[in-house]
Amino acid sequence: MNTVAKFVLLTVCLMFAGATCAFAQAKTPRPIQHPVTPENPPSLAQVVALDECDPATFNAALGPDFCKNVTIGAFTTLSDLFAKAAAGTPDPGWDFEPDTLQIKKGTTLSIVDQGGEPHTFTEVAEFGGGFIPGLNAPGENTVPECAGGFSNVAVARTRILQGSQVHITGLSKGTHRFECCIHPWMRVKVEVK
Ligand SMILES: [Cu+2]
Repeated sequence: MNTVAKFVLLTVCLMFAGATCAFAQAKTPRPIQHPVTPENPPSLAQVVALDECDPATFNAALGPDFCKNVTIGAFTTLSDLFAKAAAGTPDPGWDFEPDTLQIKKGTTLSIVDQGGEPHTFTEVAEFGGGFIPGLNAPGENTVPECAGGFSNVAVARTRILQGSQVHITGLSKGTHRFECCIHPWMRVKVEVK
């Protein structure tokens, strides 16, 4: 065999070997572990906090700039909010969306306050009342995780201010319940698989 023939044969062999190798790689199962790198960030699941606070009545009672709502024409006054809660029919405009969420372990929860006033996103063992008795459903008591209100650092650190967001990471597998300690009918159940 001359040199050119040997070279051609070698090239063909290498091409075939490469094709076999690529084919083998394609059939290799995808790894279960999903390493987190800047190119491969953990997946994100978003929860939005909404409300319809009426700036005029809320700010008159609670201070300037407490409620900075952008809602057009659908505001609920502060007294109406309390009246509806006391009647056991809390205002549905105060809401976490979605109400239930299924995520994989390792997913980051991002909670964005798109309402006009502060909320909390507080994990509780069981859903129940918040720390403002007048906003709780009739007969509903404050859950331990909300007790003390914002004077309790554990509650204060779950606060989300209007226009801001918080991230929650490291949720264990199983069911997690979150509620707002101010408006306790704002509830989310998160199933981590
Ligand atoms: Cu709230």
